Amino acid sequence: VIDGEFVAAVRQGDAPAVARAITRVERGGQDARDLVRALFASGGRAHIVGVTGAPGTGKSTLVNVLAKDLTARGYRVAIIAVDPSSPFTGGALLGDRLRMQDLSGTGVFIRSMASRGELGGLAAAVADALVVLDAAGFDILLVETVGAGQGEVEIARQAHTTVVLEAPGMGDEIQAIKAGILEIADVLVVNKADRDGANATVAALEMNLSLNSVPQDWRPPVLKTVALTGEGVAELADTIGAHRTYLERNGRREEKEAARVNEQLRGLVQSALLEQAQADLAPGRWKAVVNAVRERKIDIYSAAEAILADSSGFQERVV
Ligand SMILES: Nc1nc2c(ncn2[C@@H]2O[C@H](COP(=O)(O)OP(=O)(O)OP(=O)(O)O)[C@@H](O)[C@H]2O)c(=O)[nH]1
Ligand SMILES: [Mg+2]
Repeated sequence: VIDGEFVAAVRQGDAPAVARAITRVERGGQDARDLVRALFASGGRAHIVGVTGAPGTGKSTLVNVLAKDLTARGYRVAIIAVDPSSPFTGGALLGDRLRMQDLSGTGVFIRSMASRGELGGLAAAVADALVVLDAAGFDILLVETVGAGQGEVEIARQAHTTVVLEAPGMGDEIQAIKAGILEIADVLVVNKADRDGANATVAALEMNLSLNSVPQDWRPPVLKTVALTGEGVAELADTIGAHRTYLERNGRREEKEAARVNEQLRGLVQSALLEQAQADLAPGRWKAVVNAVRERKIDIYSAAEAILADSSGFQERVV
């Protein structure tokens, strides 16, 4: 049951209500779905900016100063810091909280979200949290993720503008290339530009851009920042604005959103069908099929066909 007063408070951007709403979508389940349903129509205006990069590149520090810059420009800003490995990084989260304290009084809404189970669940929770913040009237949503793997890429894909961070002197190789996140970058930032090797890192990124085919109408700019002092942050904010304009003028925003909806819808339908298929099976059947494959009595494709046949009421038994 959805409390109309609560939904209204979220829509008005009431911070405690927004925080409670995110807790609710984080928990998932029917409550989360009902809330998203109630809020969904009120959204669609926020610009979502993903900030991703290897651990320690300065994402939180940069997001902080970027939020300040954008707030000074009159935007209402919300931050989601995604920490996929929360049980082991309590320190990092605490660090984020401390850093983010200096945003108090600025009206910037900050929330850390951690994964309780698989990353796919986290991506869905983040998607729902973005719906909440969008409906709450925030203009710009900054999402910090550690760019370390496929799950994080999935989260980053939800952004309109993806900023990928590098820092000099983190090994010869560019971290983002390893993680495969360079391909999703709309803007590249070499943070910690106060350190030696920043220009070499810029050159390496530029080289990589030339080698890879990038969309001809938007070549990801490579910027330098010093998040600690705020140097280069205004240029980053300008560039994000330019990318937003580019997306809107070329129909790319719609394309990106359609791709995102497509992906989410596929994921939801897939898991619903799987759940349905499993629910339709006789007790113990799934396990029996798994064991039959393990014992090499049947192959994996025949196993899948057997499960599908059972769940669609087609009683041909392969096993
Ligand atoms: N020298 C220098 N240090 C920086 C800069 N930006 C951030 N740092 C420092 O780098 C360290 C890591 O910064 P964070 O902002 O926590 O980095 P992060 O990418 O959010 O880290 P995780 O969330 O743990 O992946 C901190 O000690 C920062 O003070 C910078 O521009 N120059
Ligand atoms: Mg961080």
